[in-house]
Amino acid sequence: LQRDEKYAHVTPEHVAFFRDLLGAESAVLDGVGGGVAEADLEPFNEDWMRKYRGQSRLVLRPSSTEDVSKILKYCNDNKLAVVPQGGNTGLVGGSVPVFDEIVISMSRMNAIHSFDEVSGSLVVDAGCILEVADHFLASKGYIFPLDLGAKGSCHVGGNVATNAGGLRLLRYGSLHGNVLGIEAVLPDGTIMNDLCTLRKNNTGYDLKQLFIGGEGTIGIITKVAVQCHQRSPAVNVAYFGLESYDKVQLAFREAKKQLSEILSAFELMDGKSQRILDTVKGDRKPLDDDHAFYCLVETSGSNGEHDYEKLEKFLEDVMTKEIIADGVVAQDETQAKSLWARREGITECLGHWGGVYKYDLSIPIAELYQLVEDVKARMTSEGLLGDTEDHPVVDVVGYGHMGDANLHLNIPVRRYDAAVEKALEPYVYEWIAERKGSISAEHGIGVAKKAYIGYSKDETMMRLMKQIKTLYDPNGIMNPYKYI
Ligand code: FAD
Ligand code: 2HG
Ligand code: ZN
Repeated sequence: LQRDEKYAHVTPEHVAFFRDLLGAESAVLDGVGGGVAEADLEPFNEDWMRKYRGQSRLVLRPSSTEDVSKILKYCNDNKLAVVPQGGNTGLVGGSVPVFDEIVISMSRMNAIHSFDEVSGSLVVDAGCILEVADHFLASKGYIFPLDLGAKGSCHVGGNVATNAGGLRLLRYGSLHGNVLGIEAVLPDGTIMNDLCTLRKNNTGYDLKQLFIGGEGTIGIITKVAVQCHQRSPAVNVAYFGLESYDKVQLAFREAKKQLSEILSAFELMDGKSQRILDTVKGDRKPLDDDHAFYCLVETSGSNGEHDYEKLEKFLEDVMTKEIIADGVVAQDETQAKSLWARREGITECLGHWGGVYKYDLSIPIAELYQLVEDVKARMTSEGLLGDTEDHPVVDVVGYGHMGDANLHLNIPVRRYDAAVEKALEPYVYEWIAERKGSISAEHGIGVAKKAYIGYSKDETMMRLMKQIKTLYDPNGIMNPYKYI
């Protein structure tokens, strides 16, 4: 991949314009005129996995929609390429520059604007941190319809731009349904005000949907209106071990049947993911014996006693039927949190050996775990997997949002290795395409999956997407070199 010379290089004159526009010293991190050291720019140039790294010399931190509009208009007029950046927790390399694109960080636009306690509609700036929004809502008795492991750093705007799925999708559905309105700035500086706060609005094309999951390729989201829900006063969490994937499917069926309206999460973790967590974190294991699979079930309802009883009865039933081998129900909030950490902490621990190959896949549920077995067999037969230093692959791990048929296939490695890559790609994508799955369930495409989008979108779909891109961003300044 080469830098596209249609884009201008950032000059001290450009920087002077941005300084004049944004005023505050901290709003412009300038490595062009030598104002800041390279190390200060590094957090904006490098992604969360430390896998993708750009060479931007300029970071802009606007504090209003008007600022964003003036920045983009100037960049568009001067053919300066930009990368919108939220919390920089994305997992496909989409949030960092590839070459010298200007980073537009949304971190200073972090206000909570309004909340309607009757309807539950919340309006926040794009740079509001997800956990901040959720804590605010908790104080009002409400809950944000999205939760994920990176909640302490990711932005609501970044969540919307990636159409993040996360841990509550089973209960509340996707952001395509929960986002009521968006204010965004187009590359030419036009402010698109579609910040509707109502649930119903059938007045032509629903243009805001293009920004949900658009990964910053057609404009910058500046404000978001979200439909939030009543927070359940009674939340219970159970964690259990099972001996086969067939049993995991049976347990999921039973959970839906028996817990019905109070079921709020059903997450899957294989035994390897839990053993990795034990190795890296060394926390006390919730269950004594090792199992091939583990599930985390959460219920959210309005009657604590009744819900707890229902969950216990469910556990008893699936234990009697020998669907699950062992299980535990959290006795208090601290224990519930530590059980959730067995699921949310996996991603972080996987980086322990050096690198990780990540695949975020939608697969018909019956075959979901087969991919992990097949990849493991492939790695073994190619001599790539083993306990010793001369094997690049540490293990092949699977976990994910079982309730949404979303597998996270992870291959932790001691070092990135061309032979491993060759054994994985396109093999994994072909496997997915054969089963009509999706090569990206919730993380997006970014740069990581760019070459493989054809496995999930045909030529007609790609042509239509490109037409939309050209319509919104004719100069191609928004997040170039990524999926479109
Ligand atoms: P960034 O990483 O900064 O950006 C992501 C993309 O959005 C980039 O293409 C960027 O250009 C664009 N973007 C950011 N802000 C804007 C904006 N205001 N306007 C336009 N474009 C913008 N994802 C899930 O779906 N489910 C999970 O359960 C989940 N768990 C995670 C757990 C961990 C520990 C980590 C590290 C990540 C996880 N993710 C998960 C990945 C997920 O995509 C992000 O955490 C989150 O949605 C990205 O938000 P962000 O603010 O960090 O965006
Ligand atoms: C999760 O569900 C995240 O924990 C991250 O989507 C998944 O690291 C991964 O592969
Ligand atoms: Zn996930």
